[in-house]
Amino acid sequence: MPAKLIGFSLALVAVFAASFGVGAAVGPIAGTGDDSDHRGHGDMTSGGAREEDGLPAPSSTATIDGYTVTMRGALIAGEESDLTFSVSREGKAVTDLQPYLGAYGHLVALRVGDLAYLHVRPEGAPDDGRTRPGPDVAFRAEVPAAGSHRLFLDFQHGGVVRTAEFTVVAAGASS
Ligand SMILES: [Cu+2]
Repeated sequence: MPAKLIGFSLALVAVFAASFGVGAAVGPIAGTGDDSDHRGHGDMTSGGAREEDGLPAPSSTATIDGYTVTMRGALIAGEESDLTFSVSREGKAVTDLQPYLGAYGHLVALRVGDLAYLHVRPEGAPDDGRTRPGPDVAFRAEVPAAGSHRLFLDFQHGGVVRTAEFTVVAAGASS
């Protein structure tokens, strides 16, 4: 993962911790230095999760600067979950997202309680000839444990990078 993104992610952790009064240690970030396919540049440690007060209610919709981002899919502990985020602005689908650090979106998940960190790889890349620049940005995520997570999706449009924030509750394994 690029250094800039690591900085961004750590800033998110700091903001998250400050917002919710979380004092637990931050999980390790495993960077491979190879961001070309988004593999292996995030890690999530297991640990005891604690619910925190003041957490925004779970929602599949987030708004930021006039943009609405809607999430489809569900997090299930221990399973790969397809998550798709659809970006619109004033009711119109955004179809000209701009690549940012090699992808149309970057997704960071933090587990509430211990701030275990997961940087999720996107499905497809801007230069692969098949991935469209919105409105949908797709990810495949796997979280190891059930419980509340904060998701941060950053995307670039009109030359500005914005972050949509979600609270998502990961369900226990289905079988
Ligand atoms: Cu990324």
